[in-house]
Amino acid sequence: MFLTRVLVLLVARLAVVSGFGMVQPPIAASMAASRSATRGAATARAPSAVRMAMERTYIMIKPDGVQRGLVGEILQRFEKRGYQLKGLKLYTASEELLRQHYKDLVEKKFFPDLLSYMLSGPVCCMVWEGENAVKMGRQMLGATNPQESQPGTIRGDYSIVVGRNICHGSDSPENAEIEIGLWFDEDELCAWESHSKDWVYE
Ligand code: RTP
Ligand code: MG
Repeated sequence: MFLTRVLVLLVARLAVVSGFGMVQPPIAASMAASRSATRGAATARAPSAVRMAMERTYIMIKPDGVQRGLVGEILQRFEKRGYQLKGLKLYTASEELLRQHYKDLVEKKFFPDLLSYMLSGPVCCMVWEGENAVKMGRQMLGATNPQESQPGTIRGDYSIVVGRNICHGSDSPENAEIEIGLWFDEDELCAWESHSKDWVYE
């Protein structure tokens, strides 16, 4: 009898130490999910403790970026990071569209220069989707003034002055949706599922 009780206690103790029967913490749960995904099992994705919002952002390569042959480089940075391309086109903007896009800046002293810069050639319009895409997109672009952009950012690597800073990125999820609506018709955007999604997200 005594021996049985000792055995039962020992088994219970072992179960606690090995974590058997305990609720897994989120990291362990998601690692387990990722391991079973590796094995090809159809496992539901574990929720991440730090899951951010899925967002779309409007990224635009300005006329200097197009002229300087930087379209491929910039596309590649977003693709390689794991963001999903939802819309893409080369487009010559009208003054009216630019006045809407930059409506908060029309009173600025530099606006006429900004307008002629943006009208000087085609721009490349893109919609990228992913977690926290707006903030991360702005980080990838770098500070507005390339003199303050960190090396490794697009502006920090490829530009020198604010009036030729190569790219635009939405500054909030709300503005991103407004800008996507301004630059794209609904049927120009593609709904598709990326085969990499389980390799980019936990
Ligand atoms: P963007 O909209 O192009 O992503 O740039 P941003 O949010 O970082 O900066 P924003 O204040 O919205 O300015 C829009 C664009 O205007 C030109 N700019 N020129 N000469 C100047 O002082 C000046 N300040 C801004 C830049 O092309 C800037 O990206
Ligand atoms: Mg802006």
